[in-house]
Amino acid sequence: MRLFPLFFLLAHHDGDFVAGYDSLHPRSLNYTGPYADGGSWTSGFAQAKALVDQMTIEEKVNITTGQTGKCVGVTGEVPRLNLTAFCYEDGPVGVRPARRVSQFPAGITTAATWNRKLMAARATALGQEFHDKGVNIWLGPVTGGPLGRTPYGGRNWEGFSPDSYLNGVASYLSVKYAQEQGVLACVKHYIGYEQETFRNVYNITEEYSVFPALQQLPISSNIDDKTVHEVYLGMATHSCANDHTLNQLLKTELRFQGAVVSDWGGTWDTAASAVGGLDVSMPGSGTAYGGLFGHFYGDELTALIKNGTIPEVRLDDMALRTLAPIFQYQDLNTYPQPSFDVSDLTISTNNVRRDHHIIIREIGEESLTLVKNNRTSGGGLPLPVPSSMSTLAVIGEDASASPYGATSCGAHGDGGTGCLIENNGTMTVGGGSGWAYPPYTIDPLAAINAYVRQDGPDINQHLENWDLDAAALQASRSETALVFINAYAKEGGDRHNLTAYSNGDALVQAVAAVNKNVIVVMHIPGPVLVENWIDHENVTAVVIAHLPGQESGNSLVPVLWGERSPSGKLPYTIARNESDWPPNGIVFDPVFAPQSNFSEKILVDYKWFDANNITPRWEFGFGMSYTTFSFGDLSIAKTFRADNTSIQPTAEPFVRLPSDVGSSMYDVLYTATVEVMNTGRVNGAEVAQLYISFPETEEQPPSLLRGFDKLYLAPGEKKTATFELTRKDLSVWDVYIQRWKIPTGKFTLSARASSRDLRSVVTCMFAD
Ligand SMILES: *[C@@H]1O[C@H](CO)[C@@H](O)[C@H](O)[C@H]1NC(C)=O
Ligand SMILES: *[C@@H]1O[C@H](CO)[C@@H](O)[C@H](O)[C@H]1NC(C)=O
Ligand SMILES: *[C@@H]1O[C@H](CO)[C@@H](O)[C@H](O)[C@H]1NC(C)=O
Ligand SMILES: *[C@@H]1O[C@H](CO)[C@@H](O)[C@H](O)[C@H]1NC(C)=O
Ligand SMILES: *[C@@H]1O[C@H](CO)[C@@H](O)[C@H](O)[C@H]1NC(C)=O
Ligand SMILES: *[C@@H]1O[C@H](CO)[C@@H](O)[C@H](O)[C@H]1NC(C)=O
Ligand SMILES: *[C@@H]1O[C@H](CO)[C@@H](O)[C@H](O)[C@H]1NC(C)=O
Ligand SMILES: *[C@@H]1O[C@H](CO)[C@@H](O)[C@H](O)[C@H]1NC(C)=O
Ligand SMILES: *[C@@H]1O[C@H](CO)[C@@H](O)[C@H](O)[C@H]1NC(C)=O
Ligand SMILES: *[C@@H]1O[C@H](CO)[C@@H](O)[C@H](O)[C@H]1NC(C)=O
Ligand SMILES: *[C@@H]1O[C@H](CO)[C@@H](O)[C@H](O)[C@H]1NC(C)=O
Ligand SMILES: CC(=O)N[C@H]1CO[C@H](CO)[C@@H](O)[C@@H]1O
Repeated sequence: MRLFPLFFLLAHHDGDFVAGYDSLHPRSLNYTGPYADGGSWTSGFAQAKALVDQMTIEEKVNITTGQTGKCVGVTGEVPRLNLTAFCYEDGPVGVRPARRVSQFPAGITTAATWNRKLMAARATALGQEFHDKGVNIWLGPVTGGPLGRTPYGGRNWEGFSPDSYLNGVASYLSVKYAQEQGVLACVKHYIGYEQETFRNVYNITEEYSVFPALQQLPISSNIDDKTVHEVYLGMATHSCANDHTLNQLLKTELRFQGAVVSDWGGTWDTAASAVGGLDVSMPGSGTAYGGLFGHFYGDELTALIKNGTIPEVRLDDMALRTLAPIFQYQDLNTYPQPSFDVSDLTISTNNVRRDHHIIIREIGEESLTLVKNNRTSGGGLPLPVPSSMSTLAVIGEDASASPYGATSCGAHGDGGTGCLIENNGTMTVGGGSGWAYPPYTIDPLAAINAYVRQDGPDINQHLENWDLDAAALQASRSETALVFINAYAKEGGDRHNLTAYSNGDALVQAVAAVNKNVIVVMHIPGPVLVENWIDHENVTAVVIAHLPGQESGNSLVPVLWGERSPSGKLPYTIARNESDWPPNGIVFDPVFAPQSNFSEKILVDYKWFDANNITPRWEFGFGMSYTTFSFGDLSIAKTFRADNTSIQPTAEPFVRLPSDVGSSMYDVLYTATVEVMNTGRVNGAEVAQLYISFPETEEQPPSLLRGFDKLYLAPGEKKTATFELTRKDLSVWDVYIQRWKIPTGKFTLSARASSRDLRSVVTCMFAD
């Protein structure tokens, strides 16, 4: 897990620890946190210091306070010192709301590739688009707030995976590669932001509200210390005035040198936030968003500094944390100014898409996760060459593009009542601030039509989900039927159930009643229950296509017809019943101070299923190929390599063993390897996964992911999967001594093809 190269961090206002609302009514205005020293950003910090030294209080306050402008968030400028405003812009799948940009695959889709190169390439492309649009701070990636502790979370799809390791790798690569393009990443949301319901307090009424605005506290996430360290910290919400999470965990333990930015609506109190560790308040001033989010920082912060309530050194710290990373990564003389205006989509703006459609298509393809394939009666996937097929049914509204244009449903893609784009076409990403306008959408039907046009099958389409007789009629006249179903999720509300949307289950069943070769494709934001039809004899194959972005159909076709083998693996668990997931997922209690106890503790996702012996429908890490793979023996060797990948060193305390060398939690201590061979007849890729089981004395799940390596293999070819294990990978958080430690005793390491498909095992001791 390598978690902290981030420069900016978005804090949401619900992450309280072991309850308690000190954030609303601070007990003390004494600042207990550290002051930034820039860490490894020496030049950026020096430049920032030189400028901040010349600034007046008003000027320093200006750059820590949001104002109205062309971007989703804009800080004030300092004309006297030639400092222009900084542009903060959504979101995780593209520049939003702006046009002439790409719509990238969702985080969850990217994680399903288990391909580090694609994770990095997506971040590079996103970084280029944000840079070229003149955005200084990218409000992305979503790195663990939410992490996805409950499958109902409305925003889980924006992030990568509920597994901290897979999430950590994807988050690290996303921040690193986006920042190489100059734009600063603002990872979000810090910390414990795992439900949408009751997320806001400040003057906002949402679909779930039970009290008028300003009359209910937002949800409190109550998480124990071990779980915070081992699962959530480093992922990084409303904790905008939380001394423990911001000043202690983030700024002291992780030595975070960047600025903590409030989520829009996350600030409730200027003084409490200033001492609590918040560096930039968004949207800041009262004029932005019509005052909906209140008026924080700005003049009030100036007054608090002037009358001595908040020490000026803390204001300096806010300004330094804002400016140091900007100077380190951006040359403000050449950095582009915003070329768009969020308040007017029709203005002329530059096209920044380059050839990013290539990487978008590739991620879509490599994320395709084949979870059922029954070839017994000659059906299933891949489909026969088009020339040998006579008829193919393409069924479901999710197979084709929305009849309405991309802008018809507003800047969040959800358009409110009466305009649900998700009910009107193929699902490419979810809604909310994590959405982005697609420049075009290659829907599945368009790509299929193009593929078969020369000598392929006649296409019998039915593109809505409610007239089941009409759908069945098309299916009954076809050799094979592709049924496209989906589910929707968005910011501002959680999922109410895990069933397919828009009559999806009934559609599959109606088609399967009349066609012997039904292949189901699902565009989904997370788990969907499939028990109503998964064992149906006529459902021969199921492909999870996640949320693929603008190139949806182009990603799918090569895999449907076997030009490429599917190689995605599930980045989360799909259960057979809602009750199989941990209880207390989303708290809906209509009370003044709703509490969410994270009572499953570290047993998130597959760890819960493993620990409680619950058989899922499809486990974390599962996905099939058109070929087969065998694994050799797993071996492990001591191989010290000092950490050379961290962008900023952390100060995480750990127990040093007598023979221990190195000084970072991220030093590589061991390397495990396993040979993987393609034993089938076609090219394919296997994601070899390394799981670790801690000594039995530790309170840990049966096994945890600690490495993965995706290998591309021709038939008969062998390659070695390599897994580097850092000190952190082998450590647990000891709550008594408040340190990480490598436990004594016997560890079991295993190479697996999924979290439950064990292929090769070794045991070893790490601590002396
Ligand atoms: C702030 O700290 C000072 C000295 O450390 C102490 O005397 C004072 O009581 C503290 N103020 C509050 C409000 O806790
Ligand atoms: C603060 O920013 C605003 C708008 O960006 C600007 O008009 C104003 O002059 C700035 N104030 C100071 C003190 O620089
Ligand atoms: C601001 O820019 C102007 C024009 O480029 C220049 O003359 C002036 O020296 C600059 N001021 C500072 C403080 O950099
Ligand atoms: C709440 O928001 C409305 C605008 O939607 C604004 O008129 C009102 O003043 C706000 N109330 C508070 C207490 O901020
Ligand atoms: C300082 O200013 C703030 C903001 O105007 C005000 O609420 C507070 O009462 C003042 N405190 C003192 C000690 O004057
Ligand atoms: C595959 O389909 C055949 C019928 O074609 C059925 O008998 C068999 O049980 C199925 N196998 C699985 C694993 O679903
Ligand atoms: C599931 O939730 C969606 C969205 O709230 C709703 O439209 C649908 O009717 C629900 N389905 C079931 C089976 O309750
Ligand atoms: C499977 O499809 C065949 C052919 O249309 C149909 O006769 C049969 O009843 C279907 N099976 C089920 C269980 O619906
Ligand atoms: C799901 O679990 C609930 C509660 O245990 C049970 O009542 C229900 O029958 C289960 N549903 C299925 C499809 O197994
Ligand atoms: C959450 O935990 C607290 C402290 O253990 C307990 O008092 C409370 O009842 C729990 N709330 C829920 C909803 O489980
Ligand atoms: C870290 O060191 C290893 C071994 O010396 C080297 O192969 C690798 O490229 C280095 N990585 C970086 C990011 O410098
Ligand atoms: C053509 C079509 O399917 N239109 C639907 C778009 O979504 C709205 C809201 O769900 C439906 O009412 C329309 O029927």
